[in-house]
Amino acid sequence: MSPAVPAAAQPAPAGRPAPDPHPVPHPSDARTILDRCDELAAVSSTHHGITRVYLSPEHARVNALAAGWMTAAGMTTWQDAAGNQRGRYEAAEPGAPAILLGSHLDTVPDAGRYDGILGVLLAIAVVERLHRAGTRLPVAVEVAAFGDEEGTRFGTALLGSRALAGTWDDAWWQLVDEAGTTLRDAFTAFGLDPAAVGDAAPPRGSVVGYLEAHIEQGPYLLEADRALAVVSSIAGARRFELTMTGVAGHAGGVPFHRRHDALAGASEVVLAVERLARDADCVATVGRLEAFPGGVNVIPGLVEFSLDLRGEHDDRRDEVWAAVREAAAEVGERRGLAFAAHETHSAPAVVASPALRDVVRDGIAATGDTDPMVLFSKAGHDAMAVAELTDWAMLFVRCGNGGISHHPDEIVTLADVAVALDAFEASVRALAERSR
Ligand code: HGY
Ligand code: MN
Ligand code: MN
Repeated sequence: MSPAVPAAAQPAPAGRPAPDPHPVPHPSDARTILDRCDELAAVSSTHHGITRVYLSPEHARVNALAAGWMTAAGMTTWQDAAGNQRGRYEAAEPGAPAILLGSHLDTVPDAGRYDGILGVLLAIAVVERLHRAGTRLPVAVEVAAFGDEEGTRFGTALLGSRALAGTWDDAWWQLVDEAGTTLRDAFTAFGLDPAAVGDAAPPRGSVVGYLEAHIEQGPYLLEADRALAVVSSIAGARRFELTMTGVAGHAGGVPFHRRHDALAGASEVVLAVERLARDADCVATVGRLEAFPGGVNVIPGLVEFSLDLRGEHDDRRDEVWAAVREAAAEVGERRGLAFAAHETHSAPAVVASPALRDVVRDGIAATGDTDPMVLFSKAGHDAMAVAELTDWAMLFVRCGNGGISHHPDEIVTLADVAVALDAFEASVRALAERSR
C-alpha cells in the first residue's frame, strides 16, 4: 500500500486550492479521536460492554461530551428538536449554506466503540483543524451527531437523521420500547417537545451536501490491504417482527403427529430466510427469537422472531420477502401453524451523488491512494435518511479483526484514523471550493 502522505504535504494538483502553506497537523489528532472513542465507550446503560440507546440518560451524556468537543473546535452548538447534537463552524460569510458532516452516537446492544462514533469524531476533528489554522471556508461546516441510527430502542431506525431530513412520520409516536414507553413519552422525558420535532430540519437550500465517514463493518478493505474506500451505494433495508403460532403442550404426552410446534416451524422459516436471501444475492438475518411459554418440558406454542432483510436493489429484496412469506405459509399449512408479520422499518437503497463521490475520492487521493477502492455498503447509515434532504457521499475506514462490527472486538488502527482524517479534511475543503 502506498505510504499515506498527509494532504498538506502534497503539492496542490492543478485546479485545486493549495493546502495551507504551514499546516499544523497535530500528530495527536488521530490519538485524540481514539481517546474520545474510549471516553464515549464508557457511557453505557450496561456495566459490561457498550449499549447506548436513543433518548436515554447515556444519550444525554454523550451529547454533552460531543458538545464540549464541538465548542472547543470553534463551533456554536445546540441539541436539535429530535435530540441530535449539532454544531456549526461559521463560514467566511456568516449565514452561508453549510456542508453537513455526521454520523451517530447510539449503538446496538453490546456494541463496538467505533460504529458511528468514529464518523462523528472525524467530523469534529476536521473542524478542529480548520479552527486551529484560523481557516474560514466559503461555506459553513455543520456536524450532526445523530441520536438514533440503529433503532435499538424503538425498532424503527434512522429516527434522528430522518428528523433532520424532514421526513418524520407521526405514526412513530406510538412506537414503544421494551418497557412499554412510547416514543412520544420518551421525547418529553428527554426534555423535547414532540410537536416541535420538525424544527430539527434545516431550512431548504441551506445544506450543500452531506459527507459521512464510517467504519466499513466488513472485511473487504482489510483483504485488499487498503485503509480507505469511497461508498457507491447503500443497501435498502426492511425489518419485520414475525410470529409463528401453534399449540403449547406436554413435551412427553403429545405424539409428534399431533404436535403444532411453533419453534420447529419457525426454525424451518429461519433456514428458508438464509437460503432464499443467499440465492438472490441479498442478506437476511434473524437476530432475535423467543419461544413461549419457554418451559423445557413444554412444546412451544408461540415464537416471536425478527427479520432484517437487505439488498442492493429494492425490487430483488422485495422478491425475497415475498418468497419468505410463501415458504412460511407452506410451513404453517403443513404443521398447522399460523404465521404473521409486522413491518417495523423500511429504508430504500440509495446511490451516492457522483459529484460528492468524486470529492471523497479526491480526498482519498490527496493522501496518496491515487486509485481509491469503491465499496457497496450492505450496512445501513444515516446517509440513507439524509439522502432525502441533500446529495451525499461516504468515506469508509478499514476495520481490523476480520472486519468484525456490531461486536466488542470492532477495531481500527491509529494510522488508518490518521489517514482517514486527512482524507476527510481534504474532501471537506474540496467540497467547499466546489460550493463557492
Ligand atoms: O444495521 C445496520 O446496518 C446499521 O449498523 N444500523
Ligand atoms: Mn451499526
Ligand atoms: Mn453505523
